[in-house]
Amino acid sequence: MARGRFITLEGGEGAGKSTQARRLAAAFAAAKLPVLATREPGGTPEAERVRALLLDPGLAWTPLAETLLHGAARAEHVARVIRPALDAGTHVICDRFADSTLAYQGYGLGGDHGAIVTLAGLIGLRPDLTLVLDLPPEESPARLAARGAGADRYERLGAAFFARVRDGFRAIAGAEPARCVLIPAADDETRIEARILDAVRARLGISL
Ligand code: T5A
Repeated sequence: MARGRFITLEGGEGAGKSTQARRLAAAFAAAKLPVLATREPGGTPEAERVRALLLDPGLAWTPLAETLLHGAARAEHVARVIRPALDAGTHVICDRFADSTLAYQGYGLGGDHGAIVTLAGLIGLRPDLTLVLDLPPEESPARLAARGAGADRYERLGAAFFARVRDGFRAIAGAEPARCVLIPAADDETRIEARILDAVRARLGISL
């Protein structure tokens, strides 16, 4: 049985990752391909508990502790959900993964990039394809207002933080062009979906 392919969606707040992850999973299902859609931080009961700690606006973590919490949640998620699904031939679409840690805790919060890369190596799973949705940070507030939930701990961070996060994602995509595709996200949902489907077909050879 062929191993499933691991696809991640990355980008800043309100860039449309969840929306496009749903659309991509629906395209796999319509093509009768086995697919699992999941998200980070989270994806297992234990990792969802860590997610609640990370997003709680009443808590304040040091960058290293925050990085390790994301790593702990990811280690659970990879070992219990993502790797078994890939091994069983199921394609996995994940809303955020290790690039978010480098962009947010590294570029955004100034955490040690080397330590973050080492942690990613310990977890040891690299996406086959990463779709980086690139939204100018000034467009995020309207998107988040449209989504309608209250602001979590990250969404309360300032404009300078989100500018660094965006630069981080662009740097990651630029450094790994074989894995990453940068997709302008200030566009119509359907056009973004078409670009994503093109990237999956072209990069992974999957017929959708
Ligand atoms: N984090 C996460 C880290 O700091 N380090 C890490 O290692 C990891 C894994 C997670 C937070 O954790 C941080 C980053 C995050 O701050 P979250 O709630 O999962 O928290 O946050 P997001 O992943 O950013 O989720 P959002 O819902 O905020 O953004 P999405 O998923 O990018 O956007 P989406 O699809 O929900 O869309 C938002 C709104 O915009 C509309 C949608 O309908 C929705 O209302 N929309 C569009 N509107 C116009 N045009 C389009 N093209 C649109 N696409 C969607």
